Amino acid sequence: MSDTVVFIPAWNEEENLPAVLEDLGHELPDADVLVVDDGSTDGTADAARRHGADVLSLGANRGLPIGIASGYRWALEHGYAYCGRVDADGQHPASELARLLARVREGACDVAVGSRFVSGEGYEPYRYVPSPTRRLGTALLRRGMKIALRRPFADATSGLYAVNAAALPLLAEPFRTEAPEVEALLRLADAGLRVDEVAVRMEARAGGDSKLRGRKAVKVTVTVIGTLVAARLLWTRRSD
Ligand SMILES: Nc1nc2c(ncn2[C@@H]2O[C@H](COP(=O)(O)OP(=O)(O)O)[C@@H](O)[C@H]2O)c(=O)[nH]1
Ligand SMILES: [Mg+2]
Repeated sequence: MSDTVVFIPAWNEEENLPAVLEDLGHELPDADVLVVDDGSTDGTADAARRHGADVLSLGANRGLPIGIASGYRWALEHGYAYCGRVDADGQHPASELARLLARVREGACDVAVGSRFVSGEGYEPYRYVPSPTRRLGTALLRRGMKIALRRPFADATSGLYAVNAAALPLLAEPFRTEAPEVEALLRLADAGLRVDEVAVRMEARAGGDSKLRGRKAVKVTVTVIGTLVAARLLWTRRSD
């Protein structure tokens, strides 16, 4: 068994998953890989097994807030020292996850989050241009995060993560909102863990449509802002 597991939340991603698993196999050959198959009705689980990944099947589709926590819970319960997360749609290059994991391993931080929107380390600013609707959501979110976390955080919905064992219990509890990544950042900040936002390259989704579209995207933005406002109220009350 490896000391590192990389998990992939996946819902009907048979088309994209094989390339993601091959990429991980090349860049992180020693890591164990888990696909959290969330009630897929296509060949997602088969594709995962064919590529030697473990499969955690949640049965019916329970949604990303539970899918993500389940991945971290698996890492916690199996005693892994490090855990990575990439999406199943090909947006997250395994080489970038490898950089994040190296950073956590060397003890620079407890959690490294891959960011489309920060620059440095040879990564240009504005290299990733979101759609106009997403741009608005991102701008609002950035303001909210700055207030809630008391530090700037540019890419709070990134799903590209590397974490150490200290972070696992915090991330293994099911998330209550439709914005699990934002909730994760709040939990980590609250616990005083060190979270680095690291510039990375991200790709466009390889195939199929984003699961976060239309009404759902609006709902997510609203709950995210709600979560941040609630967090801020809690903090203010606590420091009174
Ligand atoms: N476990 C689980 N994974 C999901 C669900 N919805 C989306 N995903 C996965 O979460 C990742 C991000 O979803 P995606 O549609 O690409 O969202 P976007 O990148 O924000 O547009 C992908 O790996 C999806 O397969 C879900 O209901 N359950
Ligand atoms: Mg995606």
